Amino acid sequence: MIVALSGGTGGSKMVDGLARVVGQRELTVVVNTADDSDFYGLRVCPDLDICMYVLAGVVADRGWGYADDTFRCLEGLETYGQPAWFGLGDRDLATHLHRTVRLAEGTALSEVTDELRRRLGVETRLLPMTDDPVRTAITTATGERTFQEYLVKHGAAEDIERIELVGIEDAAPAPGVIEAIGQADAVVLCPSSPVVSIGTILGVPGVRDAVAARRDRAIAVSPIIAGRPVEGPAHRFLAGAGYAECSARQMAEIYADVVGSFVLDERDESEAEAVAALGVRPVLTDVLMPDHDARERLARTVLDAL
Ligand code: FO1
Repeated sequence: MIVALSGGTGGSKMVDGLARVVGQRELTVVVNTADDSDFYGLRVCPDLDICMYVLAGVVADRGWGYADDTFRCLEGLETYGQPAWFGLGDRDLATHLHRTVRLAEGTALSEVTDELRRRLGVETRLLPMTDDPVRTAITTATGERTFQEYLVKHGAAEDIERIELVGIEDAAPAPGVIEAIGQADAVVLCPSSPVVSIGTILGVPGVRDAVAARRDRAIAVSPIIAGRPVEGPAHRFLAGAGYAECSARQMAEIYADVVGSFVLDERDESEAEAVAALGVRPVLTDVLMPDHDARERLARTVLDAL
């Protein structure tokens, strides 16, 4: 069994590649839930849904939401003066409605997630990092924002002064998370943000130690090439969390206690020596995943490296 730790858009491509190589049943994904938000009383779990839609083969080309979705409900809500900056499509809304109904009935998020993915024909186990509420709060010069407000409403345009993971100290890993990591043949840290995606998963009490105990079977993939994030504002999150550099070497340093190997892009070959100096084995390859073939190729490289 392979276990992947993943955020949303970037991580889900690696998840897709791994599933294609080992088969969906041989993969378990532990997913960040600190980006979750409530809209119109509905619980939206973007990273879980992105991974689920990717594995179900229904994700839109933009990397989130359902392919060929329409936005009639959102248009209607806007007519009534509701905020409509978060693109919830009509088909996507069914996911959030079902989740919200089941949560209100007292069902745990991990259980609802399992129902959703099975109904969509996904054979990979998707585990939320926790069933407890953890939320990323971002402070900029103009105020405090939820993760989705910062990223989507304000377009990640502002520098970050502070990042707080509200509720993380009191969160427990969701059922199966620690066991899956403990029994995995390999633990893959996907190329998601080391601060607000993988960092939050590792921040759930017990998870970092569980991965560290498997360090020789754990490998991370760099989300940074030549000092720039492959996608998203990872540089702002790194700076906001107090890291001086946005580089592959910096990633390896953040993960040095939990992974024995680190995959970085060939364009960052000059950083390989500094990665090795951290006690982490560098693995050089092309980490870009523009299509399914590239995802599969990178997944093979990652698994072969172990
Ligand atoms: N990202 C956007 O940039 N704009 C959106 O309107 C948007 C809507 C959305 C709806 C459902 C969903 O599951 C994800 C959505 N995302 C949207 C992606 C999401 O904001 C982020 O990519 C993740 O939270 C980061 O991993």
